[in-house]
Amino acid sequence: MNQDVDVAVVGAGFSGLYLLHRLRQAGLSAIGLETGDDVGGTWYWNRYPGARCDVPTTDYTFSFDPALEDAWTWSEKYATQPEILAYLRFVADRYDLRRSIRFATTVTTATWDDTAQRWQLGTSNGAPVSCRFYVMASGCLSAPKPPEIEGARDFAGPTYLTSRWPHEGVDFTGKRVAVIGTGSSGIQAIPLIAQQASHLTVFQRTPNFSIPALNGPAPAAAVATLERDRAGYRERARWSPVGMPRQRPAEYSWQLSEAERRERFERGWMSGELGGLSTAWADAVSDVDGNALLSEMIRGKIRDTVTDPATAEALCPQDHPFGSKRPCLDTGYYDTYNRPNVKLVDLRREPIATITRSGIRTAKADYDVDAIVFATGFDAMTGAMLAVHPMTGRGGIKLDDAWADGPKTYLGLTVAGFPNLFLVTGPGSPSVLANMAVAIEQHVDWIVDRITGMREAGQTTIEATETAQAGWSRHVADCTGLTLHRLANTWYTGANMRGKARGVMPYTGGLGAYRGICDEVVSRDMLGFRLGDASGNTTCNDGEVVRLQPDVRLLLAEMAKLNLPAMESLGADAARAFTIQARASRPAGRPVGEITDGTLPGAGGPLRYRLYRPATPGPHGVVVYFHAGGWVLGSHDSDDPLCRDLCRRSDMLVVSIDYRHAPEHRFPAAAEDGYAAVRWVAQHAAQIGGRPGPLVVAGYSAGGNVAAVTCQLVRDRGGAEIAGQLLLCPVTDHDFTRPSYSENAQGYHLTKAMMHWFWDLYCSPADRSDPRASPLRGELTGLPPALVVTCEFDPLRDEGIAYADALAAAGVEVSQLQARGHIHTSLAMVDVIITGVGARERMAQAIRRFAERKIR
Ligand code: NA7
Repeated sequence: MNQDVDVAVVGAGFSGLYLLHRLRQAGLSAIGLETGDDVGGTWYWNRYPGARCDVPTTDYTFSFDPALEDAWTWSEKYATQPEILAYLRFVADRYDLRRSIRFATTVTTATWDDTAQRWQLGTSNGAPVSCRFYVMASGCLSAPKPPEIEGARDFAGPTYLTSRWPHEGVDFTGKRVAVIGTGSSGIQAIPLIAQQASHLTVFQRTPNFSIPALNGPAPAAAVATLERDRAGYRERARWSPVGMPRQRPAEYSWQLSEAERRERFERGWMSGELGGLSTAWADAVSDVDGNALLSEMIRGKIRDTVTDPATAEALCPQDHPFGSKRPCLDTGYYDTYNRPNVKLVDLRREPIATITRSGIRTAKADYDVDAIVFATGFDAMTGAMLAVHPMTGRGGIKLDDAWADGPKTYLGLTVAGFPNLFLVTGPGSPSVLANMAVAIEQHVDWIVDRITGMREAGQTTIEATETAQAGWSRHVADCTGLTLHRLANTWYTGANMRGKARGVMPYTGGLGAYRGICDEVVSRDMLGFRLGDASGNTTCNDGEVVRLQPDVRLLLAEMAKLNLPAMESLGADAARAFTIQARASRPAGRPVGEITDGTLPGAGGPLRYRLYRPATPGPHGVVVYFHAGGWVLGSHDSDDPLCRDLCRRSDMLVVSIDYRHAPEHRFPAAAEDGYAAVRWVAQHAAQIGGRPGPLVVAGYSAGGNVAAVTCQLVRDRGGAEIAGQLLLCPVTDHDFTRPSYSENAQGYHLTKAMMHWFWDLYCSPADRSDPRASPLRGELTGLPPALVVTCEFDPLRDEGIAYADALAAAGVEVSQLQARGHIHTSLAMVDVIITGVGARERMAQAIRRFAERKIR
């Protein structure tokens, strides 16, 4: 006989317990299926010495019921495993959840029955289960990774897995112990095992960054902040990037002096929180350079603590940026290596050959021990979902096959081909990169709200579409560009498991942003889901929920809140004042070798220019750059961060020109100034410290128009040699009927109305077909090689593409970069739109290549 329920839940940890509570509250019948003998999930199994959570107790706790918060007081800043387990037992009892859980029960098969529209589950204990909805609340770090070391079974003494620790504990007194693995589990266990064992040998493959936990009572200030306004605090946590309300710094590393950085680092180090260091400066975990400064300071702490220099050096992580691999919080970890009974074996120098009857043999020596502890981690994120059972979805598709090249989900919550299956904190959701307690509550609420919503609408099935899932995978991958996670081999990427597909699995775009996206899916008529009823009728609003790059999306959301006036409503002077004021709040560009200002003769009088010189010895190739601003706004210093970035990345001298602006100077003033400036720079390249010879011309937006026109004028009139042209989102034509103008007419910073205004101020309709205004209408043969960069959500996208296509058709060597998910202003927003880095790097490479080819 089947046990029939509305919902079956796998796992009785934080997720499973809250799910059962909410499902019951919603009047749904539910069963929990749990392999362990008790509640607790990963906190039931991970009982190794020193096991603690690395999120403070002020944050790592359920928040769904204020009365529960009143009823429970955590005793320390970071809760121990026994206390967390006691808490989860308390929760289970308080809400009477145990009666809905079948313990000591593993799901052996799960099969979607399309006719019955139900999941049929086989179990290792008790009756099979038939359920309408099947929810995997099986945890991200719950399936142990096999040790994968030869000879592991030959060892004569006891072996222990930190993730399957004996309930009665282990006494290592008088024993020689080996610990293999220095992730969080090893780093927490090692100091305590060292205190007990007669001798401890630690086998380390990869050193990890660890900072002192400074455990003790929860800090009074943190508790006071929470208790002052608990509801407000919890709400802020829900919308924060990591599920904890914390201040984020505005200053970038290069804006701080060395002393200021040191001061911030020491404060972060003594904060006793993982976030203390990652928020030391704005680019601490998002930029390789900003991170390198931080990582080196941590290595300094390790060298200061560990007395044996060789051991200290072996403990210093060198192969990954801080934060790209989960950093650890420890209590006396590095000090432990100063004990006479502790030895570190660096497996990078002497890899393990085999485990023998008496111990561990490396490439250099035999280490005899009485016990081995494997702190070797987990088959994270997907392990528990795939290992529990064969799961078969619609049409016989197996989850293992669907995920053979890495997990694919929609929102990390659902999988195409697997109707009525929900994953709690699945791959593709913030999960392990956020405070799990908050991430779990958000998922559980979303899942239960969908199930109850479907009940009210008379719907019986829900399934993600392939389109939505593929779009989500792209968005998840885009988000990884915001972090440095891709630069480390970790369990985040599957790299810790032999044969596992590689790719950053958690969603790195932040929990608050993610919550907003999940809500948006619902408000857009369940975008990307196919919903069906018992009669087989389906509805589907198909699509991708996020097509913008993640940081562009956040920026636009922030700007929308500011309710800024439409630029074209201001008049030229006020618009100029407004843009100057707006620029003051952007991050200053990074340092270059030297910045100097000067003047050069334009077509109608002197023009100011700003020169960016690389820090490397010259002479450098020269780029003449024309700024953006619709021929109306901006000046030689208005694209400062982009010019610095081009200068640094290309190692070329960038000369940014303050060409004349409309409406004071209408067409063709800007174009003629462009030509005059390029001629002057060509003639004076050596004088300004550049390499004489062919120049590169670059421009952005209206500056792209000036650059393109200048190349045509130089071809026709002579006066300079141009090695190549970089056109970033250029204005190339006065035609407003191309699709990108209507698709992106508003909402993406540069609007159609603004472009109308710019054109009106610059050029009368009668002149607009002149190639000096619309270079697309000019003769295009014989022009220098070009890189044309366009952005997907830009009114100017299609005319940029049209120009590139027309250049190619005219025999010009041209490459295109179509920046997906970006807006007109994205790529110039250096250090704000981090996802533009790849495009900026390509632009710099292109101009460098243009210049170098001409030298050869
Ligand atoms: P981790 O962080 O995956 O650490 C496992 C450690 O075991 C790590 O140092 C591994 O080295 C090492 N390891 C794994 N397999 C081997 C073999 N075959 N030989 C030698 N060393 C090996 O797991 P944890 O349990 O410590 O922590 C998991 C998360 O739980 C943690 O991040 C917190 O979020 C809580 P490697 O780095 O792969 O070279």
